[in-house]
Amino acid sequence: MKRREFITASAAVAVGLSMLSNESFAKPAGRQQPNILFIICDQLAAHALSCYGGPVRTPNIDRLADEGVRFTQATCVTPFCSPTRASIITGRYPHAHGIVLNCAPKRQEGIHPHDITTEKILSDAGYITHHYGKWHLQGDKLPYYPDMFRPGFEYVQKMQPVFNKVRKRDSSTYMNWYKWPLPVEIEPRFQKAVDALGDRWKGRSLAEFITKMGKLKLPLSQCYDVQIADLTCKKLNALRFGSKPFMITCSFNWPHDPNVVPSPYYEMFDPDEIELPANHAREERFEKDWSREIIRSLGERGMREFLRIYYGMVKLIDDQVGRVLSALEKTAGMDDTVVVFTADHGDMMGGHDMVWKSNHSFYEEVVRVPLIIRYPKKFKPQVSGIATDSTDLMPTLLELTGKSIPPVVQGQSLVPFLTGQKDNSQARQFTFSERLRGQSERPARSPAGYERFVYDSR
Ligand SMILES: [Ca+2]
Repeated sequence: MKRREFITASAAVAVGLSMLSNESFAKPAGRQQPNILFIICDQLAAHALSCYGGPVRTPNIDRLADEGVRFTQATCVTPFCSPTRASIITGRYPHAHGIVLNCAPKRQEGIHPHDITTEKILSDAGYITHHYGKWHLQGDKLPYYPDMFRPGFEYVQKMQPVFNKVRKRDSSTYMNWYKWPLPVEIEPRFQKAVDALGDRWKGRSLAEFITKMGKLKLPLSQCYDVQIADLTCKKLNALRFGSKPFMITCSFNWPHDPNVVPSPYYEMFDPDEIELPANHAREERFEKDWSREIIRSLGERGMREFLRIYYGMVKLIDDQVGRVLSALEKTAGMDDTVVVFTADHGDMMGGHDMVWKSNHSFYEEVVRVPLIIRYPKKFKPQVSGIATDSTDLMPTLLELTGKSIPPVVQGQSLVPFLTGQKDNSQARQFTFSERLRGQSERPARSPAGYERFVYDSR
């Protein structure tokens, strides 16, 4: 999908913006310039984490929550990857920034070098900017991301010798997850549930990601998310004596599929002890979605295996967050840095007898996301119930760094609500999610209730 089809409507505003010089966003003299460490996970449901009352004990993420602001009503602008990620860095909704599908060659263009993003503004104003990990917004030649480490490119290249061995040694058993051939050991009881499927899923494109869930037989050091944490720690260390402020994004791929996790995380949760969600309410219109079909076909055994792996992945991420925070403490200093922890969207995690996010619903489980901001110089530790979504992150970070918020930004800065300058009643009362493929839908959600309406965005 060409982005210009969507961007035309806002062309007049965009032209106005492009007339502003870089200096328009330059830092005011003498204003404090905090660093930013932006940690984002893929498909992490808020209700997995212990600080949100979830089943996985996550002491490192909980520490951020205890020392920062934990948002209880943060939502994503759409429950899948690229559009939400674009909203996070542009402060605009998918219908405005034009990335409405997951980016792929010939299907959906991604971020262009001239697009106004948080990092572009900060880089132009003298910040050092880096992005490590999942990106999913194409835009390979962005000057403000000089050393990306993307799952389908740099990681695959680095892992080629290992992956070549896997292809030979485990030729019939590895999980073929996009360009990653992953050696997996499948638990016998789960294998029985898979065998019972027979040929039912044969030839279907995503079937292997489900039928080969299990223990990943790779050392931790070779896992993508561990390498992302390595790179982040290394860069934090390298910048320790620098005079310029930085923004580093540490973007984990898990707990999104591949649904595999290595030892010791695979063994951390006994699948038979896991408490299954109480909500089994199902709607006929979602019965054919993968999210539902996975559990419909593989039953309780499939759900238990999915959840034990999902929880293990969350635990692994929490440990990586701990490593990154420890590196930050030793280098830039925690209190001079705005630390954000969030996710692009959630996961059904068994609710409505579904897993994953690949469905057409806007259920709470996929729309609500964890959001924590730690910056003790400005924000006292607190729990905030303000209505906030993906578009608010850019204006919030720009205000904290003393930059002007471009007029095309649709989100609101959360800063005045967190410092007490404004009361929550002055904030917007609704957040929005939208899907712009097939029948366009745009449900609005308020912390107090929920309403859905359909609109035609084109
Ligand atoms: Ca995602």
